[in-house]
Amino acid sequence: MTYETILVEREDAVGIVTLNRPKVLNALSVQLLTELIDALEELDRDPEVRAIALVGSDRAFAAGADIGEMADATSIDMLRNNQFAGLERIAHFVTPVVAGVSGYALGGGCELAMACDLIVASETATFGQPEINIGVIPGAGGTQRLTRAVGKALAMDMVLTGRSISAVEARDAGLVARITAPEAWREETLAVCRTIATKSPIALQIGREAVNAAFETTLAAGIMFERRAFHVLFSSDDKREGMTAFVEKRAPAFSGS
Ligand code: CO8
Repeated sequence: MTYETILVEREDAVGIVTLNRPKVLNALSVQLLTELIDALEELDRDPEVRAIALVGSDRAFAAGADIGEMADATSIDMLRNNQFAGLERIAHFVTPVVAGVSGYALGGGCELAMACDLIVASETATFGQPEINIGVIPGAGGTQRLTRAVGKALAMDMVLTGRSISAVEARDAGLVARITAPEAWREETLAVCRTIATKSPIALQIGREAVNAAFETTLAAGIMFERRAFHVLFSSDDKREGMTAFVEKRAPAFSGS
């Protein structure tokens, strides 16, 4: 597939997808979302890719779904297009996905960032669910993932008033993992990916599943899921390599088996 709205690069074991509709602040059109999910899935299938960075520009990660495209859409059009459904696949990837956010992450842009495993943000970043200003509500997980990340009070504030929050507020509330100086957000995002890429892919996959399970289960069921997942890793070559390398005081070389 040839892409017109995104750029895809590889830096060693890190795949980098850049949203690239600068004139409309990376508004998430049907075409962009189709291309994005296709590119992410292709990177996820590549065993050489151990981490994926999803980034926008300095000015905008993404300012939401493409409002021009939706202005005349009916319920049936939206139902048929279902253009944000692909976001739900990211959590089931074997490869971790890190969102690097600078500038606007609004509406579907905020929802896309939240669908990734973690968010690194420039201190210039702003996060918001402003759909209430255009007569609708978040439709791609905003009322659910945002509430789980920041709690009911702040989620209600953002969803009902349309207020955006700063990177600092987002980090303090638990939405963002790290914030950086304005010039450092992309490099820090790639640095997080490079670090992840040195770890055991099998432990990464199971670790992500266990953290995600925390949002879907009771504590007791989640603890049991974690325990069994932990036990399973003791069959992996990577467990033997990791512990042997520690004892031998050398860096491990994980194979993903
Ligand atoms: N869609 C389309 N075009 C956009 C969007 C957008 N979301 N955001 C910005 N643009 C365009 C502007 O129209 C403008 O284009 P032009 O130059 O042709 O006029 C260009 O980008 C630059 O934008 P501004 O001139 O407005 O730049 P400012 O710096 O003045 O303002 C803002 C930046 C504050 C980000 C402003 O552009 C804005 O408010 N944008 C809309 C934000 C918004 O409401 N986002 C939510 C959209 S709805 C949504 O995401 C729902 C997702 C769930 C769908 C689920 C479906 C199943």
